[in-house]
Amino acid sequence: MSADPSIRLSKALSLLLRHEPGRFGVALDGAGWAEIAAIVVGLRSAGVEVDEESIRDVVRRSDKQRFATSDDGLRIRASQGHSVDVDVGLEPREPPHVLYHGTVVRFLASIRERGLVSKERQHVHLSADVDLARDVGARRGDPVLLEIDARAMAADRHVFYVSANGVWLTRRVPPQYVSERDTPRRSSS
Ligand code: HQG
Repeated sequence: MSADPSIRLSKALSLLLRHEPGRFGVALDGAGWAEIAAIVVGLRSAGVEVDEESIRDVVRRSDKQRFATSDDGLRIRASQGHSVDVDVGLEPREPPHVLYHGTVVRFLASIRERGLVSKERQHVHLSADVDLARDVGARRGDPVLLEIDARAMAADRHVFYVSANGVWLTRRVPPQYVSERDTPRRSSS
């Protein structure tokens, strides 16, 4: 558990807005929005010290811009990463030719066999940026970088979306589109 209160709050918001709203007694609408006032009540009931301003602050300052605020300023939602069944209303988009996914060695045998699957989330998360993908893998251990032939997938009618914060999403990536790249350390230049 992080000692930084804003990181702790960001993780609590991710849990509430992506995975377990019911645990906090909060309802998401069909597009994933929840009232900030209701979130305050829900988080406080779970022992998280919070007020509306601290939530707005985390939303504003999120490193990956994980959360979005409604036009009326009263509600927030996660822009991607949900396991709950909401539809944030993304339109299909033509992907770049190549996308990347960061993972770890222990998942490779299964990925070679089954390709990338979304597990609990609605989508497989992909990135146009190599370093970002490597960082995602590094959350779980020594990162392994996978290169995805998104152009071939699109030609084969796989549908891609891009979240409001720039994450590329697709339902699954069959193994024939996945190749393993070496994982050189980032150069300092
Ligand atoms: C792996 C963060 C075995 C996959 C990041 C990953 C991201 C398989 C894990 C976002 C597999 C799923 C999502 C297969 C995939 N066999 N393992 N067939 N297919 N996997 O957390 O992409 O900071 O659901 O490689 O920035 O790691 O939370 O997905 O390791 O955008 O905003 O199964 O989470 O965003 O893990 O991360 P996850 P992810 P936030």
